[in-house]
Amino acid sequence: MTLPIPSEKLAQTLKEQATLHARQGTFTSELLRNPGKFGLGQVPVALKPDATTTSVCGYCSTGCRLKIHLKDREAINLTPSVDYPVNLGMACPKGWEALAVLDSDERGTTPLLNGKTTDWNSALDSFCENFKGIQDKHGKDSVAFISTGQITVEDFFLLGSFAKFGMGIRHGDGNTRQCMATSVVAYKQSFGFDAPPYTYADFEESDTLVFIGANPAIAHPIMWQRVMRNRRDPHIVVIDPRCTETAQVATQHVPLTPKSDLALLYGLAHIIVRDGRVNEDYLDKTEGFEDFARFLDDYPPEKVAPICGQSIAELEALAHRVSEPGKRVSWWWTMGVNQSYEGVRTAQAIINLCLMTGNIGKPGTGANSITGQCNAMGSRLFSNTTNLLGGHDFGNPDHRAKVAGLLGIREDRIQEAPGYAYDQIIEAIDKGEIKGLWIIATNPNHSWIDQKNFARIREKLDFLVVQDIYVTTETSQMADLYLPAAGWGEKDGILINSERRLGIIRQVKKAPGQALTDYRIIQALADRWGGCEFIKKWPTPAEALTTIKALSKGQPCDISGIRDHNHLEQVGGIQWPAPETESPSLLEHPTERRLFEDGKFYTANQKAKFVFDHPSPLAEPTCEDYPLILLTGRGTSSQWHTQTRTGKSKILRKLYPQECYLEINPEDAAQLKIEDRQQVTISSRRGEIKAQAYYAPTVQKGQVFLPMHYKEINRLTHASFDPHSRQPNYKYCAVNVAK
Ligand SMILES: Nc1nc2c(c(=O)[nH]1)N[C@H]1C(S)=C(S)[C@@H](COP(=O)(O)OP(=O)(O)OC[C@H]3O[C@@H](n4cnc5c(=O)[nH]c(N)nc54)[C@H](O)[C@@H]3O)O[C@H]1N2
Ligand SMILES: Nc1nc2c(c(=O)[nH]1)N[C@H]1C(S)=C(S)[C@@H](COP(=O)(O)OP(=O)(O)OC[C@H]3O[C@@H](n4cnc5c(=O)[nH]c(N)nc54)[C@H](O)[C@@H]3O)O[C@H]1N2
Ligand code: SF4
Ligand SMILES: [Mo]
Repeated sequence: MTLPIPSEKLAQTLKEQATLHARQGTFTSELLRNPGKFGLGQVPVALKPDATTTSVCGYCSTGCRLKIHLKDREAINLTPSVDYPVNLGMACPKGWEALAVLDSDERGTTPLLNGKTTDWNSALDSFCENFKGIQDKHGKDSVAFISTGQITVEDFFLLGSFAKFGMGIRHGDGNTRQCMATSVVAYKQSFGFDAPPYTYADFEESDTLVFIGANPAIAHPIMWQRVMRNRRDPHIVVIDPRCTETAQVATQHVPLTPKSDLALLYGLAHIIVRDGRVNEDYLDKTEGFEDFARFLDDYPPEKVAPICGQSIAELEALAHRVSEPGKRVSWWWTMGVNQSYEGVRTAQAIINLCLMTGNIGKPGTGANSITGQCNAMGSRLFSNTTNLLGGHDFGNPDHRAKVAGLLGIREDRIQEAPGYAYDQIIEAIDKGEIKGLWIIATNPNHSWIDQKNFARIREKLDFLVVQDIYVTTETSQMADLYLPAAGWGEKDGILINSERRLGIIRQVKKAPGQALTDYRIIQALADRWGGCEFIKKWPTPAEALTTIKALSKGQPCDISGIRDHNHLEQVGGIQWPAPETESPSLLEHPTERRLFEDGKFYTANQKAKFVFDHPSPLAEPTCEDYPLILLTGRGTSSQWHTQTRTGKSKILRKLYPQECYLEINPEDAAQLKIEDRQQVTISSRRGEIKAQAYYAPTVQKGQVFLPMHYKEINRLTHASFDPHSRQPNYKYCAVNVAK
């Protein structure tokens, strides 16, 4: 197979990279002679032929490190690293199977134009001609992009730079909107920066851990293993409407009424104030407590208890539990909080509890949002979507000047406000304002809320580009132009995990056919687009890292002390902040660090803020026609999201049901005359689906649960959003179930 070299620039890049590797004394000459053999621009990593290397797992945000065993520079197997401060020798089934899913005949091996095989040259032309054509006709803002939390920091940086400053796109967002937007806004408003404060050591150092809207035994199994290593005989509370796998092994389960979290948290705060259990000393480091205390008058336990389905005594005991003087209390939340029409205020109600009890900045404490995808944190800081590169603000002229200077672009190329959020992009397509869409590493035709609407608006797009590793995803199949990407294991770069640790992934396999890394694809597109001279400063991810470091300098997420990829590998990952002024003891050894140990926050006056609002009404309450509450979430630790990856592993496939199933309380089922394992129809105002009923006493009466991994489930969900973060409310809508 010969491969067309799409441009001079890429050939040049290739040569530069080869020289780089040559300098490192590694094999390169064959690549120069025969680039096609390796997939364009995909050089084997600088490795000894039969050694091992390491790579951080590319699924969840835990960020376990895997030791990759090589033969002739290609991965043949992997085992979890024992010497990494994150996973300490453990991995979940997805990690163990990470290599297997790459070998699949569903991988994209050539670009496809209108479903037909084409070469890269034509693909690049098509991208540029179509998107430029749309922009000429309807204005620059008529093309948008939607990305992900699952590509590297360097990929994000290049994508965000090219799309916004090269193509002049204003509206770009990521699937992190479906996932982390609530935490981002909550932290920014309360702490002054999007800064999850913890380190995983805090799992082991708490006396009381509260998991609210989180099911780590399934969704973050290795974090959960860290909890199991806690030697302080901890009290573990799980606040979840379902008696989840996590709740079943916790000390205490609080089966609250869905979406009553905000009332519950205010009720706890009320009791803490009423009973004089506030940590007065810590209030000096905060702002707005008096107003908050007055606001709490409205939330006595008598009022709150019936709202959240708990007794007054239970509320009082829980309030005392989380405010015990001298005890270390940590709060951990995930999607049960974030995916809500009032997620931001709920997250802040957790933050408020930690501030008023002084449970922050000390071992075993914290208001801790667990992230979802392997590089959700990288997307939050370096994707140029909600934040300007490096956690800067689009609205701040100084920030714009700094970023423009470092990128070598004119300042007026940087927009003065962030663009549309995901749902606003969808709405703008519906209204005919956006006509071209570029989707990278996400599968919205399965995962987006109210999926039918997504499929419908597809018809309104003049041109859809999908860049994915598989050609068969629900979204790839809709594309006018499909671009085949290399995946985890086929490229180098940085991922940032939940505790802010930067780790690296390594290329240990060749990508199939003509698939290219996302980095190379973006470079090639920029080159063909024209007017993107500035992109040439970053021929490889290594050069991009230099600029990324410079961008981060002086920011809370400063990583200027990181030398290069090898530094990260040697030290065992590094958590931000890691400024170059940091002491060598912290930069040269594996460390576990938490934020706010000095009681100073990132706000202008360095104080953390109490932010609060009254709860708002449910977006779609149950009614006579749709009497049941539908909850959705993760089903098993062997399934990842829309299953494009985990569905390819023969082993993983044996570990979960193949067809969609509905968890229903046996009493509800009996009333509806539904038998265990019987086929049922679930309907909402948006549509109906079929699933196998599964008797689950773990689900409360009046509620049902569907795992998100089956393609049909978002036909039911209700498109409502948090007003501050615009995160979708995936975890509550009204449905009916029938035989
Ligand atoms: N195996 C596996 N692991 C994953 C993923 C995966 O797809 N598969 N995805 C990753 C990603 S991107 C993410 S974001 C995380 C998600 O991780 P989690 O958030 O832990 O997982 P979910 O199951 O989505 O939701 C957690 C819980 O929220 C509960 N919940 C629903 N409504 C409410 C409510 O009103 N209040 C409260 N308190 N709880 C409620 C649900 O019952 C559910 O048990 O997992 C990550 N890890
Ligand atoms: N009902 C309901 N819906 C939900 C949720 C829920 O709890 N309930 N959770 C939401 C959450 S938290 C999330 S994060 C989303 C996840 O939703 P998605 O992002 O749509 O899910 P994934 O299956 O992870 O899709 C990632 C895509 O990227 C591709 N890919 C993987 N690696 C690479 C790469 O290196 N390069 C490229 N170009 N492509 C790659 C994969 O093949 C896959 O098609 O789902 C959301 N949807
Ligand atoms: S817990 Fe997450 S990071 Fe660790 S092996 Fe499993 S999927 Fe990978
Ligand atoms: Mo997520």
